[in-house]
Amino acid sequence: MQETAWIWLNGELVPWNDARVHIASHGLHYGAGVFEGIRVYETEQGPAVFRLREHLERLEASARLLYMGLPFTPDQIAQGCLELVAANELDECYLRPLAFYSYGELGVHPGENPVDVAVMAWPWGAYLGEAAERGARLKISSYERVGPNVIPHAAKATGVYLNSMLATMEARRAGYDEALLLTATGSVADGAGENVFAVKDERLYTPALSASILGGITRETVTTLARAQGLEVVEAALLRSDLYLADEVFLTGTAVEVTPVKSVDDVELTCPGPVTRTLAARYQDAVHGRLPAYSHWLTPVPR
Ligand code: PPE
Repeated sequence: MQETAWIWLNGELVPWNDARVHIASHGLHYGAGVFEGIRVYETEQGPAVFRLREHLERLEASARLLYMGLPFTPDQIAQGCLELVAANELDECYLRPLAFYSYGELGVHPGENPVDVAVMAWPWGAYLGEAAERGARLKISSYERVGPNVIPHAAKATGVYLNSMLATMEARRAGYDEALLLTATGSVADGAGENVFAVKDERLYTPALSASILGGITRETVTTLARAQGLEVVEAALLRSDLYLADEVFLTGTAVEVTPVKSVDDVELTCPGPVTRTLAARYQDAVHGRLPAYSHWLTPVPR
């Protein structure tokens, strides 16, 4: 990764290489943390953070689901994000707020261990590399998406990502770009780090929140943009075969933005299809501040 000068750690800016934790930190042993991924984009008015408030509200909700009290409010973390982007003099970057049960006692119960909060900022290009251009080749994973009674999937929790890590490693080893996970009952859930949409007869379908998905902020953004274009968006239980028979499939996520899907389990799809292409362009317009109707989604970074 590309290092930057500063990291925001518990309310202070510290040099990148000094942002360290003790090896006995609870979160390191048990995956007991919550995090966010946010992008900052260049706009005509300078750098701006896309949907900052929504991301930090989700961070707080994730923490609540881990019985974790955050020592900073979403507003304070938002201020930290803005300060950090300015201090690092970044025009475009990815922001990674992270909160975790820290050093105190070990043992699964976190006891009275403090909660540490950090934010990192660094330039992060295309999440799936060249697949962003040619379209992603997906493989249905043999790993199930964690169910609601395993770990609440509404929490963007660090430990949950062992599920995603195994799925991506399996998919990459088999020569694919990304994994798509199903629920225990065989419905399409989400990608290892993305939500999924299928287009059929000019209508968009995406799994509902009850299908063990992370409630993606990009998913919500794209749904809003699609409806404004007169497209119907339906939350539905999708089977893998619905993806094989779709006119188009695409992924959404902060990191991946809107990425077309070239194939699912080697079943080739139109890529990029016309609906995907239109929505990907609208998304780029929104994040770069070219759609006045959605300027409230952007928080300018004070210089
Ligand atoms: N599902 C999962 C499992 C997921 O990890 C993400 C984000 C999404 C859906 C889309 O959520 P949203 O970003 O709010 O639209 N994945 C993050 C990357 C994970 C990683 O570090 O790798 C992201 O896009 O930032």
